[in-house]
Amino acid sequence: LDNGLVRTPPMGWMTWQRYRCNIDCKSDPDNCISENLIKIMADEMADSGWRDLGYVYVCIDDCWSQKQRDSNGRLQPDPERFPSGMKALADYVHAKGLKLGIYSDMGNYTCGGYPGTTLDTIKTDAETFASWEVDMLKFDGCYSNSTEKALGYPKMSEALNATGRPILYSCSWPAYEGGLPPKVNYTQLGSICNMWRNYDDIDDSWDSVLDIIEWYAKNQDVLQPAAGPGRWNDPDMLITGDFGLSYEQSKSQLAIWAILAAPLIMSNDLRAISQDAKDLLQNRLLIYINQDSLGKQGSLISRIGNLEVWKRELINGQYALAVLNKGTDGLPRPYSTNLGLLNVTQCTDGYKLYNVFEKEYLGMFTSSTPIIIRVNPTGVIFLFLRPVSYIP
Ligand code: A2G
Repeated sequence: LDNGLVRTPPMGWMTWQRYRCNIDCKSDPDNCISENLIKIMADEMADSGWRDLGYVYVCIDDCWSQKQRDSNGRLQPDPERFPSGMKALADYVHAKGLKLGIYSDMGNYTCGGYPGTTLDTIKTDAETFASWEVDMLKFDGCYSNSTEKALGYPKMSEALNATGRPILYSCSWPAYEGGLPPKVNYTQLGSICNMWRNYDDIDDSWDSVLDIIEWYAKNQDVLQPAAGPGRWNDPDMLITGDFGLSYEQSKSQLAIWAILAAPLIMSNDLRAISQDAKDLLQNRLLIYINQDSLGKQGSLISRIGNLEVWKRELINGQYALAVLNKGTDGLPRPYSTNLGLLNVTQCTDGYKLYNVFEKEYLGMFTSSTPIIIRVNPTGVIFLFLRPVSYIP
């Protein structure tokens, strides 16, 4: 969507994966969906380096609203959990140099059973969100049929545009239609949405991450050309810092998400995140790769048993390469290659290689210099390549 937003993939934080529909502020006041939680995360994002690295969207997912619209037919936040109201919360978030995201659903109800946005409330709801000075809308797709979605998603895009406020528009539409043509029209999506979910929700597990990676690999011929500045495929939230991934697995999710030019939207507890997880999520070179201005999604280029090589072309002849070991048999998997075999040969003087997670410069490599690595089980070696003759 050409609304001037997210020329590189959005970065931020979202409630859903970690906090779900926890509305129990009585017994779990620190973790329930509330203005308190959003303010705490906004403080963390501003104070602990996240914002300055680009993580600027703080997004409320499902379960924020009252079960009824107000007397003017407008959505309203739950008064006990959001006592100051959404406009005040947006003001708070903006004062921290951050942006606020909100959630609704094209349908009679949200997936969590709260009031949804129907065809006749789209305009009202877009105006309500704009009046609160919200910066992003995730528009889910429960409780509507395909015809309603086909009308509603473009209509919401127009309604948001008509408010005059730039609002990042995230569409869950393709995920409800199987994510593939002919049911999903990626040309149309790219013109009406800034990003879109096309596959299953992520859970806090390696199996879930692998499943998403496999789906993206299998369908990359369709997905890769759909992405570009202002229009991104969204393989769902980052779960680094939660319970389900090991250190190696966290690296793997991050490397593949960077290769895929995916939104980097964390869902974790920034108050209690481990130093390891924080270092991975705040890795500058990883963020540089993810945020590359060419905006070209990378892809799987070869697979040898459990070993996969992923490649992304970056601006000015740079590249990122991720070698992923999906194996679990215990032994770090040896892999030897060279840039010629990987088809990175444009710069005949060779490339400077960097190991992204080890933060290590590996030297200069021509097309025939051997690259010999070992990849830990369920882990990745993530490499950044810069032409020797690179001019920024
Ligand atoms: O509703 C759906 O399952 C969403 N999935 C998920 O991300 C979350 O928002 C949840 C809230 O009830 C999609 O948007 C595809």
